[in-house]
Amino acid sequence: KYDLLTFGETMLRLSPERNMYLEQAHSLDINFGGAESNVASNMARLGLHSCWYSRLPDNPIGHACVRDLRGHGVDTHLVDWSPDERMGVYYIQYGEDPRGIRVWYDRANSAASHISPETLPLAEIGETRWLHLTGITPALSESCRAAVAAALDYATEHDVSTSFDVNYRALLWDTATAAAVLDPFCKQADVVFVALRDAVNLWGVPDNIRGALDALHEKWGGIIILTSGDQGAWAYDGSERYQAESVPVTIVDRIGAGDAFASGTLFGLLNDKPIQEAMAYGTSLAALALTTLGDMVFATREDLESLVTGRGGALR
Ligand code: KDG
Repeated sequence: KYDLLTFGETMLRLSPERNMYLEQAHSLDINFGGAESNVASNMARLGLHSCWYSRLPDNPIGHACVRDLRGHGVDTHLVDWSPDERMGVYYIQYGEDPRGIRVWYDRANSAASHISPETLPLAEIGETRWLHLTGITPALSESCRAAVAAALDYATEHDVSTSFDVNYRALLWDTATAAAVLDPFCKQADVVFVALRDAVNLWGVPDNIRGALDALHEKWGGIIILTSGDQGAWAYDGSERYQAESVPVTIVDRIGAGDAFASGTLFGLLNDKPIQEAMAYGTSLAALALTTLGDMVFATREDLESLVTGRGGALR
C-alpha cells in the first residue's frame, strides 16, 4: 500500500545562472519541477512510500525526469510512456530580489495534458492511504479535469483520504473559470490547502484570516488550511481553529514553498499528528524550501524534526 499517491504534470525546468536574464544566457540549467511531483519527492525523502503518476515522452528527457524523481525515492512505475508526445517546459529567471522571480510556460499539448480518466491507474488509487491533487492539473485540459474528478470520486468511494491544493496559476486560466472548476474539487476533498490571496481572488471571500476560514468552511466543509506567505498558516475544521507561525528565514527561492508546506503538513497527518502539529511540520518544511534553490526540498526527516522541535540551530 502507498502512503501517498498523486498525479499531474512535471515539466522540464530551464533556468539561466542566477542574476542572468534568459535573453543573455547561452546555457541553461536542467531540472524538473511540477507541483505534484514536488510533493511526491518531498514525501519520499521523508521516508514515506510516495507514488507519482503522469504521462511522459518516451525519449531521453522523459527518462531523465523519471531518473531524477527516482533519485528522490519516488515510485514512478505507473508512468505512461508516450512515443510521440512532448514534455512541457518552463523557464525561470531569478531576479536580484527573490520576489522578482519570473516564470514562462511552454507546455500546451504536453503528454501530461493528455492524462484522462481512461489513462488513470484507478485501482492503485484504491491502494493508497492518501490521494493529493492540485488545481494545476484541471487547468491543463478537459481530459485532465475529468481525470481529477474521476480520481476524487474513486478515492471517496474507497475511503481514501484526499487533499486538494488550489494552487491557482494565472498564466494558465482566469479566476472565474478556475473558481467554477475547482469549487467541487475543494468541496469533495477532506483537506483543502489554499493561499489567502487565491481564496480572495477566486471566491471573493473576506480578505482576512478569520473571515476567509469561515466562508471557505461554510462552502466546502472538511479541513480548510489557509496560508498567508510569511505570516504562517491557519486551519479550521468546523469546531477548532489552529495556527502555525512561519519560521523566519532569509528567502532564496519561493518556488516550491507551497508544495513543501503541503508536504510537511501531510507528513504530519500521515503520522497521526494533530492538525496543529502537522501544520508546524508544514511551515518548517516550507522554511527549508525557501532557503534553498529549486522546486523540491532536499532536507531529510532529521532536518525537519530538528526544526520542528527547535533543537540545534544549525542544520546539518
Ligand atoms: O509549485 C511549484 C510549481 O509551480 C512548479 O514546480 C511548476 O508545477 C509547476 C507549475 O505548473 O507551475
